[in-house]
Amino acid sequence: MFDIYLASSNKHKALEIEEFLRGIARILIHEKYTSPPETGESFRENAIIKAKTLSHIIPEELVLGEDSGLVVPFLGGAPGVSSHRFSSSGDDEENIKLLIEKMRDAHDEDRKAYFVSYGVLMKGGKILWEGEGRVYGCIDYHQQGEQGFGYDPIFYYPPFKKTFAQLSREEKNRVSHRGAMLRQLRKFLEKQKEL
Ligand code: ITT
Repeated sequence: MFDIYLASSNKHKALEIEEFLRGIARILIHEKYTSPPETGESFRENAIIKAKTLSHIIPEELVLGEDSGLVVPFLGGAPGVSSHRFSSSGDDEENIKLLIEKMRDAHDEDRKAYFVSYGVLMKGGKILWEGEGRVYGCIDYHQQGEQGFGYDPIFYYPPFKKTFAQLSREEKNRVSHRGAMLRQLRKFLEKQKEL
């Protein structure tokens, strides 16, 4: 069993990660961690910035940085690495409203989108493992569902005929970008005796 400190201030993300890694790793939050400015131009760069920030505080511990976001090709890749702060308030509800507004003229075929999750496992400032997960779906015309967070109420997942906000945490983890990233991390951890 590994103890991994998560470089995140997002409680929903922490719950998804904790649930996925249950049995192989304990996910811990460090009280001294505060979110650094996400100045990177890619999900990878931002995941490294987060992991390094926490690794600097606790160099002897394993830390995980995760950066994620929604990519909409019709909008030139937006909101992308700026997913959290797409609207000026950065509030989930405002972000969704802005996305619906920007997709006003998008027809069914223009509504394809995907989520990306990039994870970086670090110790003492060194990367031990890194990996990316994606999930493809489309932007719904209106919000549906109450679960999850962020853009989940308008991310429609065709194989389930539901939005991500209509899935339980366990169902979402099975198919999500974060689940795909964590599946690789889990495989890596299962091969390690100690880190
Ligand atoms: P930390 O940086 O502290 O981990 P954060 O919420 O700012 O928390 P990100 O920088 O990775 O995390 O931004 C991710 C944003 O992308 C998030 O706020 C959502 O708006 C969106 N997002 C990422 N994963 C998502 C998911 O599973 N469901 C819905 N929206 C998601």
